[in-house]
Amino acid sequence: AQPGPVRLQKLSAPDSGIVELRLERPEAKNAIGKEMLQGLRSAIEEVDADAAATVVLVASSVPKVFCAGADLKERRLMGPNEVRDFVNSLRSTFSSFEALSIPTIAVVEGVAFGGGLELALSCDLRICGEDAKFSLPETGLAIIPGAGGTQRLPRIVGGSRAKELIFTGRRFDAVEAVTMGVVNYCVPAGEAYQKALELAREINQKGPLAIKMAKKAINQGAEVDMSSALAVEEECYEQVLQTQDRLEGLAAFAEKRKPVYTGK
Ligand code: CO8
Repeated sequence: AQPGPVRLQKLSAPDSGIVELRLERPEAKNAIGKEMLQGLRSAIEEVDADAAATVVLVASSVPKVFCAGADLKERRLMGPNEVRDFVNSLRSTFSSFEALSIPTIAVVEGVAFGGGLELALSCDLRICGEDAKFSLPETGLAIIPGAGGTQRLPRIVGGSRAKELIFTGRRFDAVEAVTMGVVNYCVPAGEAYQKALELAREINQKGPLAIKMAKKAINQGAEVDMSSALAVEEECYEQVLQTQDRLEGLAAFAEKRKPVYTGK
């Protein structure tokens, strides 16, 4: 545990490897100001440097809110240069978060607006409680989503839907979010963390390098044309081919037992 608006916690055995990153700024509904941004940056660096980390859960300690977006009060005191620096830094922070080699899961209970939704969109998976509310309201503030929203939302829901949601800034609920594919699962309110943990535990049973290579192949492949993408897959496959874990998987199958993977 560490003081500040972002708390990083490593789960202990049998859930070792699962890391929890919690937003904790109740007085501002987890709005992302300079301090929160710094907290996110250091938490991401810490996870990146932790060779034992296998899955990241991003959740909130504040009831009924995941994150209310950028800190609009702090923003009001900033000049345009400072706003640009802040938004650039937020954008690159979410990009380094997306680039983590291990899976990340957003646990959304309550509100995920603006930068808060953009943070969730930079995760690999999203789980929400049924009273979750989503929106990219930036155009209503006469700006545009600036921390990846204009790029990640259309890649998830398609261009036309993303345009409607961004042009109108309207709120949408958990049912619509699951229908559009913004979230992977919608569960009863208050149970999103449990669902995310179940998924993290399933991921933890798999070959650790295989999970990293699968993420890399999917993410890098999405950036390029099909033949280059298949070359990325080949390169990632090559990495898993060399592992002891691959042989352990085959041995476990032959011996009708659960595999025990070591990440080697
Ligand atoms: N920034 C700063 N403070 C906030 C924010 C925010 N985004 N959201 C809530 N707070 C503060 C409130 O001002 C309030 O403070 P105080 O007690 O001092 O009045 C406190 O948190 C509690 O909030 P509410 O009383 O409003 O609590 P409710 O439960 O009634 O409502 C909501 C919670 C629904 C989250 C509501 O507060 C809300 O709609 N907030 C704003 C959401 C929003 O529009 N977010 C911004 C999205 S845009 C973005 O992230 C991209 C960058 C934007 C740059 C803008 C440049 C001008």
